[in-house]
Amino acid sequence: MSANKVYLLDGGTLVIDGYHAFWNRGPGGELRFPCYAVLIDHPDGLYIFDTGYDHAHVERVLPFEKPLQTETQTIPGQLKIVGLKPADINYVINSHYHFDHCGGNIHLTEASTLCHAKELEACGCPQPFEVLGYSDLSFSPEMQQQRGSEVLNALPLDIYTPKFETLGGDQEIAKGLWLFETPGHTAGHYSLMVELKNRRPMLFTADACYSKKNMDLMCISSFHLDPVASLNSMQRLKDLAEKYDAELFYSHDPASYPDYQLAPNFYS
Ligand code: 5PN
Ligand code: ZN
Ligand code: ZN
Repeated sequence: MSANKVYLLDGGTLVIDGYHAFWNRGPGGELRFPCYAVLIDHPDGLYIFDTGYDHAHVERVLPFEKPLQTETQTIPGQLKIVGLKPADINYVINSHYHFDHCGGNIHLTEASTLCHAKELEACGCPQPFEVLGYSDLSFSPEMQQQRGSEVLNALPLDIYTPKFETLGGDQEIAKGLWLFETPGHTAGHYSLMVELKNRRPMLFTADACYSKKNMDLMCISSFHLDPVASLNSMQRLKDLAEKYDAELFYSHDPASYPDYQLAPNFYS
């Protein structure tokens, strides 16, 4: 059985410069974009793909990104509007461990945590230019301890002890739930495709492509481990969308976001 429902959980907005959104192209200037999590109601359990950012973390470590997030836009707040509580979630999948994709993990204390093996390895030993991106290690108290003084936020340890399951290669992790390797933005980046009964598959690019404009221009964002791999992954997403007749959902797209159905509405 494929997934029953997909909810997009709004997580507020951040600001980056246009030259970060469109590498070496711009135009420059403040660009405010949305962040969201994806909740999948599947016969095998409740899955969340990415968990947005933690407001307090961004205020402490990246205040220049001017986070706007209400109580309702937190993971507990969004789960509440669909009649769930954080402890109901069975699996968390992280596309990658940048702060704006894993900040809500800490609420999901009962879930098993899935990611690419290379991603977990990379954020334990980031390149110097990746340290800010990987600044929220609250998803792994163990990793936080290991990184020690490098960590920019010092949350108390032992808040929770997530169970990690690391993956490699393309994987159908449950019927109709596909993870596709899309490296470049980070070492172990995954995009997710969800098959549903009554509509085209949904292909969540995560940060392998911030927006439709990035795709149309074939222009990557400036946060990347490997720009050539990033561009190849963007092409891969295009090819996957065509092969499966999937609809692309971008991670940070102020232009497309108003057309997305947000929780409590859902796709089925
Ligand atoms: C939104 C945002 N801001 C900063 C960084 C970073 O340093 O790596 C990734 C990233 C972001 O997605
Ligand atoms: Zn990212
Ligand atoms: Zn992001």
